[in-house]
Amino acid sequence: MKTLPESLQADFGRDGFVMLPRFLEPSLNSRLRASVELLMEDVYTAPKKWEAEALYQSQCQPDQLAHLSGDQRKNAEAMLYIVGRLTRHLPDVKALLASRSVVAIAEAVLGEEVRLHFSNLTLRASRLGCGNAWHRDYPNQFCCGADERQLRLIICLDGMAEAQGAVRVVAGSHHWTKAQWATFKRSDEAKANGDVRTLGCPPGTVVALDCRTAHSVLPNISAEPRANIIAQYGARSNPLAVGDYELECNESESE
Ligand SMILES: O=C(O)CCC(=O)C(=O)O
Repeated sequence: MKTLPESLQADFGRDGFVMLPRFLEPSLNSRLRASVELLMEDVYTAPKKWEAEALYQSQCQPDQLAHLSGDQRKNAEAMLYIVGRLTRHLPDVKALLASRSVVAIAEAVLGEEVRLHFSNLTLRASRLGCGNAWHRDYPNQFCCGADERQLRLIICLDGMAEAQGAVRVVAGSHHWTKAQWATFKRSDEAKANGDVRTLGCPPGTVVALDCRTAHSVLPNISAEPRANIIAQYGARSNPLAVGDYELECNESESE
């Protein structure tokens, strides 16, 4: 894995996100992609076994599939969307998310030791992958620290082309007040005030995202699927107020 750029903290502080293109070596990226593929096959083959972890696009908000019509939407609803608690199912993902190189990204931006809150696999199926409206990850009702000192790492195993369901961010929006965020959400996107960036990137890229950065996801209208590993880390001195740690403390120690 690559070393971190010296400008990481300054860039993250200014923009509320940082992209680390090809952070994962191609061989590691391919191994992880193959593990994820096997996991997906198992979920589709034995859905009962995965009931507690798997979320399908049928469980999305209606607006997430609004770009599709009739039969296409029906097909899209059957697609796997999220598989939760990934570190419990894939040892290579657990090793990755506890590795010094990856933990160092979270520590560099949060300025202290961190703990892994949760991980998941987020999928956008080829041609049928749903989008996401603009949102912020803090606060959230699923897994959230007492304060905002947490971030998400988005590990882009397939990369993200714009048509492949790329994440978009508003640079600098982590500094917005609640009122600025409310105004942005209310406004028609075309007229909204903000420096919107589409995070197109090659496979193996890691995106670090401040939990207050406004972001959305485009639907996947391309012929390529895309799989991201999402991991939320929080400062060790910011205990979870909502939800449970995915790993016990001694399990989540980095090597
Ligand atoms: O599709 C993705 O990878 C990003 C998902 C997302 O917006 C989130 O986890 O908050």
